[in-house]
Amino acid sequence: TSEAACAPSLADTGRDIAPAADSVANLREAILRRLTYSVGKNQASASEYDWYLAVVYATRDRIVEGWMASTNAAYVHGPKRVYYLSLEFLIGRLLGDALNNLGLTETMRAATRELGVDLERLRTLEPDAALGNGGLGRLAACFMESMATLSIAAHGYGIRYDHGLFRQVLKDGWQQEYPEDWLALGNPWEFKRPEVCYRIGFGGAVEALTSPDGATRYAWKPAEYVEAIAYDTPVVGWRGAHVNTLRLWSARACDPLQLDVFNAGDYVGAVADKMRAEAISKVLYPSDETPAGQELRLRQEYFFASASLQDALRRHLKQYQEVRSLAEHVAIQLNDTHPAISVAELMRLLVDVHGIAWEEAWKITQGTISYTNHTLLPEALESWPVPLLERMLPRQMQIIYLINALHLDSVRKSGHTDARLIAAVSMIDEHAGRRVRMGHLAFIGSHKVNGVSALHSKLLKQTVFRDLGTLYPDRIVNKTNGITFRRWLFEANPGLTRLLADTAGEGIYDDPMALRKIAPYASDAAFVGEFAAVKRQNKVALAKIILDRCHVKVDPDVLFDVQIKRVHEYKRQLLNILETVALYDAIRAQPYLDWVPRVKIFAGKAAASYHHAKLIIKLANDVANVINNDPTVRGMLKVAYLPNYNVSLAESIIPASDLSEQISTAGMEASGTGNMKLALNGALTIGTLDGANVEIKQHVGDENIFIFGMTAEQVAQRRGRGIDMRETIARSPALREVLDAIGSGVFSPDDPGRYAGLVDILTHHDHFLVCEDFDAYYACQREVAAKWLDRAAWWKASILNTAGMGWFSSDRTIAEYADEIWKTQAQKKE
Ligand code: GPW
Repeated sequence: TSEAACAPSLADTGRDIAPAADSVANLREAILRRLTYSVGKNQASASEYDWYLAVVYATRDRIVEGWMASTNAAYVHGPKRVYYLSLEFLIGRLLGDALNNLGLTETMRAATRELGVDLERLRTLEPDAALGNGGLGRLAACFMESMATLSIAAHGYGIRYDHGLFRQVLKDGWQQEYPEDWLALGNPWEFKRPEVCYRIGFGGAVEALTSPDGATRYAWKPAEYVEAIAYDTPVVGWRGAHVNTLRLWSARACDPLQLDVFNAGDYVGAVADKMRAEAISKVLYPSDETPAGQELRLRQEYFFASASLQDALRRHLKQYQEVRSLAEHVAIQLNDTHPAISVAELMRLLVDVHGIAWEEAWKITQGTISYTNHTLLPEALESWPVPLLERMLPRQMQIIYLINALHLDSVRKSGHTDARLIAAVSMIDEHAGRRVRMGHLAFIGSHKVNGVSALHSKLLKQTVFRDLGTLYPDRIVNKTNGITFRRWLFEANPGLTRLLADTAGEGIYDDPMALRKIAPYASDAAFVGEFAAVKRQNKVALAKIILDRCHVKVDPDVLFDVQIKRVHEYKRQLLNILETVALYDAIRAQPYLDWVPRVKIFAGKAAASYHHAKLIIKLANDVANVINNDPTVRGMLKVAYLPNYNVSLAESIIPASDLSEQISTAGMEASGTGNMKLALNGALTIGTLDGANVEIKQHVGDENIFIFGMTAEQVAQRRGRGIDMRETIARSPALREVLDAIGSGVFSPDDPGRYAGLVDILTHHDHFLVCEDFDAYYACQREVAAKWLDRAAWWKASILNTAGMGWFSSDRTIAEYADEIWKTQAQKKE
């Protein structure tokens, strides 16, 4: 198998991946060799893309030896392994990451220059790997990079979707979705491992067998099998010290076609089974925080959970020759409930396949698995109908019933007989048809359950897991999210990085807390001047992108006010749009006042089926059209909606931002991570006390963040009084004017009734409390404008944001998971 080559029996190869050893000439020759022997082109006939491939191969070659050494060392030194199971990995481009972490960016730039090609240009030819929707998938990608950086022996497991998140096109301001095709030109980063192949069963029946000793054993006889094939991508940590594997599964039919059916002339029917099997890894579900609910989604979840667990068990057996010690040597982290079926599948593998007794298997399962929750939204909590599970995964459903029965027994034994409590902690929801609550399954099957910010973890204990949390008081812990500074500072903002290193010292490259050292320079005129110059340069670059893609001309000296994230009612892009219209009204009423010029920059996708979110995108674009073309505002206000937000676009927007919009209804955003990226790059936050904003405030200082609006507690109280906003609106003349204008078609003269329904919802059923927070938000935006006018004060706050954000490195987050949940340490030197 693939890993035979990595087994400890083979000598630990010496390697030389030290950047210094790689001269420009070496790299240049390596690129040319790859161009000739791997791409099959000569210099004269090579296209830009051929050069890109040759550069990736030459870079990859410098990762592979370290990769094998890391893989070997994991067998030799036997640190506890981590398996991060995630249905999403929102990776983006890898070339910049790999070069940067290997310390080869400048050498490669020089080598390609000598070959007459521009490295920056080549980097843009790489398609984004968009195997995720948003924050949850991007977090998994940041975690992979941090686990490699901290030398944790980790594998990421997921699905190799043929098609990642859709491409967004704005046609007359309406979102349209087009299929994304990241693999069209191949993927030079991955290694296909056709020999790493597992059979995944579906359907069929369970047979009960009585063994000679009288015990009953169960054997699942699936009606259908699909094969899972591994594709490996190396993930190199900072300074190339350690390399982990991201293993993604692709579905393949066991039989390529039914020859008899084909020979009978039914050419389509002959490949029908193949199509059904391969549909599993065809496309990422574009739903974000709404469970897809489809049968194919459950097939994806089980397919990847089963393949990953079989693979992890095989590796463990190879290393330790028995499965009983699994929990000592393996930690499995479930990224939300999407892989929660793993709890039942691991029990099946231990009990039915490896013959472990139930009680021992349960200890092993709980000791191995832990689960991260990323949302409190009740509508986002996954549950599957019992009849569907019984049909698709009959043995796993039996196991779920047994886990639940034993769980409820133990609850009753400990003295709880209250029917309400029993119903609340049961894995089966009996309310809306019988459904399995996947969050409960994940909770009960785990030794630790974590939220992703301090506030979120606190609310988790009070709401979603109130009863389970009382029964198991030590289970819920907090692990505040983080971001990898390699991508989100060093790569995205090289100008700022250089300035920070020049000022605070090279220590910032390895210790994010060293950013604190720039705080004393927050009022130093020379430093402020350089800090401002970097920001301006980044804004000039973004202004060009806005001109190219939105045909909106923006002055790089105006305030860049950005809201970039998935479009969701709870994230309240609407609140931002309403404030924009109110500001527009105010400017038109007094056009000769000294307004602070600003551009409102939006970017983000809506789930294809989320009609209300798509209407919000249309509204932002309609408002942009009117404002951008109104000569009375004289460019003091502009609006730009950048299409097709993705990781690469984020890397361009974030370093150029002045103001970061983090304005979710308090209590609804589990953490946010864009908030961290923006603050790290010196944007000031305007936000609610929600998710990680609360902790950002603590780290950057109360004076350097703009907080407004209701707290989570006040939100709960306000909703308790009903969500009809007529009185609230009556009290706010500005809000009234805005809603009247939007509702009556001022921004949609071609279809004046377009937003009547939207305004009606805001007026009568404002679940997200846009109206209730409007006045506070508007006033807070005027404070932002006042601060902007005091340039020294603004830059001081901006610098103190960068200085205070070190704690939000995902290295810190991963170190906490390693210490407190996984109980693992850095792997010894390879
Ligand atoms: F609903 N998040 C996300 F919890 O991006 F599963 N997609 C999702 O489907 C879910 C959560 C889910 C986000 C949270 O909204 C965000 O607050 C958080 O920062 C991020 O996950 C990473 O924890």
